[in-house]
Amino acid sequence: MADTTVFRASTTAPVNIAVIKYWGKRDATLNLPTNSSLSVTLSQRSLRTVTTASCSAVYPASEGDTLTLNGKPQDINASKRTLACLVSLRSLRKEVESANASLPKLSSYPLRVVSENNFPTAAGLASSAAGFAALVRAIANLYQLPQSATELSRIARQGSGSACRSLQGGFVAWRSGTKVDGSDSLAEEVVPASHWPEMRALILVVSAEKKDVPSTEGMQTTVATSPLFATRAESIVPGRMTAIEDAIHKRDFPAFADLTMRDSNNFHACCLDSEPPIFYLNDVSRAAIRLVNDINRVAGKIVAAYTFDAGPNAVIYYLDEVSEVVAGTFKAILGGLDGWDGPFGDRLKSVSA
Ligand code: 2P0
Repeated sequence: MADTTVFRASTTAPVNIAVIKYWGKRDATLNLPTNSSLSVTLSQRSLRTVTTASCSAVYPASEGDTLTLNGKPQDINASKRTLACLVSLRSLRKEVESANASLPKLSSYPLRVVSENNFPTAAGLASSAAGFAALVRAIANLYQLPQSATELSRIARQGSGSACRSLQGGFVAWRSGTKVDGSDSLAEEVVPASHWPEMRALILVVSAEKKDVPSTEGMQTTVATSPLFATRAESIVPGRMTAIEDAIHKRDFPAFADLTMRDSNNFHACCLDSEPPIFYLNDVSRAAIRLVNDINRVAGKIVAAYTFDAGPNAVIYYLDEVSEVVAGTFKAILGGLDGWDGPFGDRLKSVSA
């Protein structure tokens, strides 16, 4: 009799917010970056993707693999990146099946993947990072693959570069690697979150709209047209990677914060230096930058750091001991800005990093 079992695995993956930014590809098909990057994985309690992967011999082969994102069916065949992840995961499952002939041949069954984000998709809140990390982790669990998070990061990277950093918690470095096949372009944990449990992130949802210029397109424009970009990738980022890892190991917040803000500024300067120029920050973003500078000036030392990805939303890093000053000031000041509509709680989330 045919096996009617439905095999299923669920997982969640968190968002990560880079402090040394990934921007630029040396290989667009394999998603190989021009420079290394480093991020902080946010707590699973805040922003996350929840994904369930299932497969069964009773799923009609004519339907093929399916993906549903936030309740909407996606055209999986239109996404080369998703297909690349599925091909890699299936081939690892085949290795497991050939080593143990008694295992069910899950690699031959159609897959169903259902994914939900609890935050706006494609609004510069790293939705693709959590999304592809959760997809890879859910299918790896379903297939009972023995690979480590670092080994799986090679697969998640093909879905979305930044996704390779969301398979691990804490402070994660994505080493750009030098090989043309991308085999050494992997994410690895620098330290777990428990190394610096006082780290906090305040997320300022300036806009939940989709971003103007998608990351992949923006990066290609920057690489092709920005003279500043070559200096960033070759001369600026390598030193910053070493310095920020050192700051993290020493739990030196002022050094960590200074590097974080400089790198956000340098990344957005490269965007502005592109032709046509790319604008991700808006007036509210700039108000947030001024506010962080004011908070630090009044404190007499660096107690808060801003960073912005490919969108206007701000992420502010700070330590728990200054929560009242940082989160309190943001609530008091930015809550009163013109155009800042909607309930305040929807716009400002304070989360554990
Ligand atoms: C980062 N960003 O390091 C940087 C900072 C945006 C600005 O990674 O083309 O969605 O899928 O590899 O990963 C956004 O880029 O781009 C990103 P693809 P991805 O987090």
